[in-house]
Amino acid sequence: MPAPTDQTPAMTTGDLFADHDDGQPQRLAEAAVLLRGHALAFIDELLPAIAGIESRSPFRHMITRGGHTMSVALTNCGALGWCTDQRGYRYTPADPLSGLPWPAMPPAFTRLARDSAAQAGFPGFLPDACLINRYLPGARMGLHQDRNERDFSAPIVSVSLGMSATFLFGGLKRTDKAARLPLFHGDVVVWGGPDRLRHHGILPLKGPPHPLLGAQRINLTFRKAG
Ligand SMILES: O=C(O)CCC(=O)C(=O)O
Ligand SMILES: [Mn+2]
Repeated sequence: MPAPTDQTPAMTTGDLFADHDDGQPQRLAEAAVLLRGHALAFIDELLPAIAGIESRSPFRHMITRGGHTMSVALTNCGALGWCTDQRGYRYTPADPLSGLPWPAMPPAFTRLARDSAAQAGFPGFLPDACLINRYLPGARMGLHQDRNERDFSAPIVSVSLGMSATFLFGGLKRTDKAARLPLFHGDVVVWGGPDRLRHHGILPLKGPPHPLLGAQRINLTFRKAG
């Protein structure tokens, strides 16, 4: 068995989850897996759906509780959308820019999230929120936990599209050493159960533009928030 590397925290290897790229789920931790390229089968539906969401609820740079403008631009779809301003982080049923409900979750999003979660050992996942992050070169997301959801029994399903990025996958404590994992167009990471509150983030985006999406990375983060 190969030894764990700094890209594979708490890696356990076995027949089901190998730490090489053979299309099999790659185990990152006890209940965290990387599904390489898993979103590619959905790409023809995902990109027009994102364009439709963006036309109703455009990407915008929100302000954190600490008063900083996020380098990542975001929008949402689904019954609930994640928002931040100087009052803090929360989920809202309406887009604060328009006052209208967030765009509905496209069926292909729900299928991709459900299918990815099931492959990772979380059958029956039904997200009610999809946060859509857009990174331009230089944009980043610092180490954080996803903890604004009502209960943590559902996993997080995170889809990468466009430019490659370096994902930081840390521990339950902020100070735990974070592994660095390259994520490519179509990759899906799922974490839940005992790993649901692991810290994670994205290093400043750099590198060549993506052939299909150009000089940007889009991330879809599916949650059961309400
Ligand atoms: O862009 C990513 O891959 C991570 C996004 C994320 O962690 C978040 O939006 O909470
Ligand atoms: Mn997150």
